[in-house]
Amino acid sequence: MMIYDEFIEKFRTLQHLVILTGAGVSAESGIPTFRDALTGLWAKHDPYKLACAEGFVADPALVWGWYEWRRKKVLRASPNPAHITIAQLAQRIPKLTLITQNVDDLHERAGSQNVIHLHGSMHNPRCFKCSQPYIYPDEIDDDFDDSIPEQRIPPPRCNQCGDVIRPGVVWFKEQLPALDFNLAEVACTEGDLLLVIGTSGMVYPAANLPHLAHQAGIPVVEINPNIDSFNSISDFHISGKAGKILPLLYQAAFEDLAN
Ligand code: BV8
Ligand code: ZN
Repeated sequence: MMIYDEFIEKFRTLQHLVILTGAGVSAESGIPTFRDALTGLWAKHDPYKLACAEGFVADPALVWGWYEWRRKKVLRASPNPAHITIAQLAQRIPKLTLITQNVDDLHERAGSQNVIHLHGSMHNPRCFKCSQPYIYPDEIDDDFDDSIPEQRIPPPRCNQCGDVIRPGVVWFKEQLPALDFNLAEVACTEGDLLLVIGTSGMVYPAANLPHLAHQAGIPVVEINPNIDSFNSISDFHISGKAGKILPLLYQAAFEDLAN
């Protein structure tokens, strides 16, 4: 079991830090998570109706409207101190592999590069049939009311084949992008420490990654206000909000050193 000082010392001398993030890292940007009671997206919607191809085929306007509601919320949101600190860590640690389950672009907007998106991105829609990428028109219709996630918006049409455009995310029962997942697996067997931030660890195969790291003898440290499902394998659990914990961690590891 690792104690805090040991953790800070190890953090300071890392050569390769691997970070796995979930919806919790965007929570302090005002983006609802999936499973937090009441505020979570799934509190209001059945994920298997909205985050799967069958749901989209059954009601394209409802699903597209739901993703548009989420996308507009992200466009109006800003990266929070968790995203910003993760981007800063990449300047301090020789190698940082950032793996996210999130489909927003807040890590990139905070300055992180080469982000591994295991579940795709809501910012890269494509044709449901021919996969032709769809480019959003520039404007953000400012009268978009993001208080009602249920508004139905018929999806745009592909300018190549005329079929409907779908969100560029990985839905349930869809395969994860093989190359990205392989990069994530390799990092979780080669890194010096895996930091798991803001995920309930309920969605597979992403949730296998901390177990892979643990089996490879890599310390697993979790930042989450709740004791979530990696408790049995994490060497250290820091209970709290990522937007608060990460800046403190950065300061303890790199700034206090300078003073
Ligand atoms: C696959 C993209 C092979 C879309 C998502 C039966 C039939 C079919 C499949 C399965 C099955 N049983 C199991 C499966 C596999 C299935 C799965 O895992 N299901 C689960 C629900 C049991 N997985 C799949 O289907 C995957 N594909 O397996 O392909 C296959 C092929 C055919 C048939 C079978 C298998 C595809 C999975 C990807 C699904 N796409 N999203 C979209 O976003 O709409 S999943 C969705 O959940 C998001 O990507 C999200 O990232 C992910 C995980 O959720 P979290 O990020 O962890 O968020 P959550 O709300 O759960 O937790 C938030 C956490 O943050 C909490 O712990 C909270 O305490 C913490 N927190 C809150 N605030 C803060 C905080 N932490 C820090 N700071 C804070 N401030
Ligand atoms: Zn098409």
